[in-house]
Amino acid sequence: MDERPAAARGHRRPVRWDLFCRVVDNYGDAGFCWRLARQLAHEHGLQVRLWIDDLTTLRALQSGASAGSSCDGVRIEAWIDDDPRLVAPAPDEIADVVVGALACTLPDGYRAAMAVRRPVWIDLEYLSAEGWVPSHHGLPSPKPDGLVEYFFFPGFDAATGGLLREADLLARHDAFDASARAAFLASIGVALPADTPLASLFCYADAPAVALLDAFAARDEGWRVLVPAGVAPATAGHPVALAVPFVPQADYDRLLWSCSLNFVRGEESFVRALWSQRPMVWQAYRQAEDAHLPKVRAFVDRWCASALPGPAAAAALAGIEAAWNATAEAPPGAGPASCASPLSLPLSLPLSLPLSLPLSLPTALDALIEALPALRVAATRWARAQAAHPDLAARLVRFATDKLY
Ligand code: TRH
Repeated sequence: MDERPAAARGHRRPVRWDLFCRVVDNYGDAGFCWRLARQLAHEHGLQVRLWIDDLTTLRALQSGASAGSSCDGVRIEAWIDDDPRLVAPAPDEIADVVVGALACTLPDGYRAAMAVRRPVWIDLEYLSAEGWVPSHHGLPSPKPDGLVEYFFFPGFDAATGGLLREADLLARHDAFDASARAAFLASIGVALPADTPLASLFCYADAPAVALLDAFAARDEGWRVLVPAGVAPATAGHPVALAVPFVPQADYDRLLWSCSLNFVRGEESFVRALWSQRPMVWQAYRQAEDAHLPKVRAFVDRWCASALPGPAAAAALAGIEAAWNATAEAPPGAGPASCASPLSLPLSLPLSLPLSLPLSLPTALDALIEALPALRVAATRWARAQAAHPDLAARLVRFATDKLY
C-alpha cells in the first residue's frame, strides 16, 4: 500500500466532516462521537460538525456543550428532525465526509442532498474483537442513486478501523505521577493513604455489584472501590465503596490511572481502560440471547494472545469475565454470581483454573487479584505495542481520503 500522505498521492483533502450521533441510551454513543469529533478537529485540522440528538447526555461528559456553539474545536449542532439544514439543505451545505455513527440512519432530506453533492459516506460501526470484523471492515454498500456507503469497523488489528487513541495519550499517562494522582483523587473527594489499593466500578444495573464489593471486603488488603455517581446505587453505604462524582470525560482517564484495577462497561470506557495500562474487567452491553458473550470471549482470547499475560493470569481474566458477565438466570446449583457460560481461552494456554466448572465471583476475584502483577505488565505491553499502529481517527481520515470521488 502507498503509505504517503494523501496530498503526496495527489488526493484532495476532505476537510468538512459531518458526524451524526443518535443517543440510544447510556453514555457510550455520545462519548465515542465526542472523542472522535475532538480528535478529528485537533489532530487532523478538520472542520467538524457533531449533530447529536441528546445534548443532556453530551453535557454530562463535557460541560458547556450547547447547540450552535463551538466547543473544543468542534461545532455542536442539535439533531432536530425539522431543522431546515437537515430537511432541505443546499448541496454545498453537505460536508465532504458524512459519518453515520454507530449505524444510525441519516436524516432523509440531508441524505437526499447527498446524491447531488456526493460526499464520502461512512457507516461507523460498533467495536468487536470477533474474527469476522476484518473481512467486513471497509465493505461498500452501493445505493440506487449511485452513492456508496462504506462500513468502517473499529477493531483490534491492522485489517480493521482500529481504536480511538489521542496522539498524546500515552505521554499524558506517563506524566501522571504520584503527586498528580494525589491531586486528582483529592479533587474528587478521595482522601486515603497513598498505598490503599483502589479499584473503580463502572457497570450496568444488572451486574452483581454488591457481591463484588463483599468479595473485596472479604480480603485483607483494605481495598476501596470508587463508584461514580449514578452507577450501582445498591452499593451506597457499603464499607468498601467510596462515592465519587461522575467525572467529565476528560478526567475519566485520570480516574482509571489512579486505580490498580478497573471495572468498565460498554465500549468507550472499555477502550480507555485498555489504554490505561491497568488490569481491567469488562462488562459487555447485554444483548438478547446472550449475543454479547461471544464478544467477551473474543476479547479475552484476542487480548491474551497479544498481551501474553501467562497461563495463570489469562485463566484468571477469563474466570472473572465469565463470572462478571454471567446472566442472571444461572443454571441450577450455581450461585447467584457464578459463571453460567464459561468463556473459552486460546487452546495453546494450559489452564490452571477449572474453567469448565462455574466460578463464584469471590473465587474469580481472588484469582484475579493474585494475577494483578502479571496482568499489569501485560496491559502495559499490550498498550505500548498497540500504540505503534495508527489509531481509529487516523485510519478513518485515510480511509475517507482514499474514497473521495
Ligand atoms: O454508557 P455506556 O454503557 O454506553 C453503551 C455502550 O457504548 C454500548 O455499546 C451502546 O450500545 C450503549 O451504550 C447504547 O458505556 P461506555 O461505552 O463505556 O460509555 C461511557 C462513557 O462515559 C465513556 O465515554 C466514559 C464516560 N464516563 C465519564 O466521562 N465519566 C465517568 O465518571 C464515567 C464513569 C464514565
